[in-house]
Amino acid sequence: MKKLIFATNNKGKLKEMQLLLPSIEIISLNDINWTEEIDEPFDTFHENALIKAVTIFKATQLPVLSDDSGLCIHALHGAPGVHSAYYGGHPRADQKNINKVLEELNGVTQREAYFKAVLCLIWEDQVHYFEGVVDGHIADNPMGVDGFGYDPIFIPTGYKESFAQLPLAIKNTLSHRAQAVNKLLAFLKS
Ligand code: ITT
Repeated sequence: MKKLIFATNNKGKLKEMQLLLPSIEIISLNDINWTEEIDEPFDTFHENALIKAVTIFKATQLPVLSDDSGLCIHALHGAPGVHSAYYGGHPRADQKNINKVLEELNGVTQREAYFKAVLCLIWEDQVHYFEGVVDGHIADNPMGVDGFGYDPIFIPTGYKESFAQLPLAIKNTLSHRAQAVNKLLAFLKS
């Protein structure tokens, strides 16, 4: 596979995916002049990933990859989960999402969490899913300015720094998205 449309409006995901898949030309929604938001009404990462990929596949008939992902916090029974993007309300803002999580975890010592990503690939009229998870915990305060989303408050297991403090080259060896992409690459090689 030489070219792949990555069906995301999230610039952070796009940047990571371009670095994770250097051998494939990643075409963004911007590149195909797609400006509409795609509704994600479902309760599972798989269903939301599928609707994003199918919507773009129907419009282009080209190979499409989508990513539905989120932060799952054990003490919050898996929230924000599939609602990660709009957890702090509309219009969406990373800072509002982070503030809401920190408020809900105020005084909570059990701060274990994980990021999950489900990639959906539509290729040669078949649908394939690839999942990745990274464990960690939620920091007491935001740390670092890089990355996107909840990166400033997520500390991956084995590290003291948040994803927003670690270089992207490190995040891209550990992250939920990186692990899912590794499975995608193994599939493409097989
Ligand atoms: P698209 O649907 O257009 O791909 P989105 O941002 O709306 O973009 P999701 O619905 O999958 O994507 O929401 C995922 C949210 O989870 C995202 O907005 C972040 O808040 C959070 N998230 C996912 N991966 C993350 C990561 O690597 N670092 C920080 N936050 C992440």
